[in-house]
Amino acid sequence: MAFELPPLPYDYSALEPAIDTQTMQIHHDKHHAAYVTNLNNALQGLTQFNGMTIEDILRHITGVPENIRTAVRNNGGGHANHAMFWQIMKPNGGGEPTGALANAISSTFGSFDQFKTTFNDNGMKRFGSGWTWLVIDQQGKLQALSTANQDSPLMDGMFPIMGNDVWEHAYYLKYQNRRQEYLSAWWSVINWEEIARRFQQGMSAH
Ligand code: MN3
Repeated sequence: MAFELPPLPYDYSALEPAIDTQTMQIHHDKHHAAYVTNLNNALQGLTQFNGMTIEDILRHITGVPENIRTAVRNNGGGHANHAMFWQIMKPNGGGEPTGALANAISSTFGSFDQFKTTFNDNGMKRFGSGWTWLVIDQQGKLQALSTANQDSPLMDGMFPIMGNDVWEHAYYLKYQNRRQEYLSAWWSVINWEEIARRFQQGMSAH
């Protein structure tokens, strides 16, 4: 049993111009693939993880043997984060959420625009590499936060609804040092149907 790299659900060029083709190729085929390979190497021979999803392993990260815990945290986090990332984007995406998710965002952040500002600010303030997130926290409330490296909100008992990758590998070829421009452009490829599905999933599991 081994984890597998999920295929990109659209063409490499599908998210142009927000995310360029070459970035998508390297990001999916090299970076995400490396997380999967390194995760499988770390877990090799450890039958207690057979049949567990990567999400379950991350939720119980403190139960992972200490000698491989950092490798699982980094590469398992990298695998889970990217598997979500490809799904919450789509060509001709963008716009605004609707229904229960839209209501929860407005009541938590004041408005959709204020949520966007907070989400992007968290991405800007994340020094070095990491992710900016919208999560369901331990109390079942929406919260915006960022994490370092490939750390997943799942490790803190939270459920990630959506997240943007602010590692330089996600944007540097097109945007170089202009992370803010990348963060702003990213909203044009958002798949709100998938994010609403994750919101329902997270709320019902709470
Ligand atoms: Mn990445």
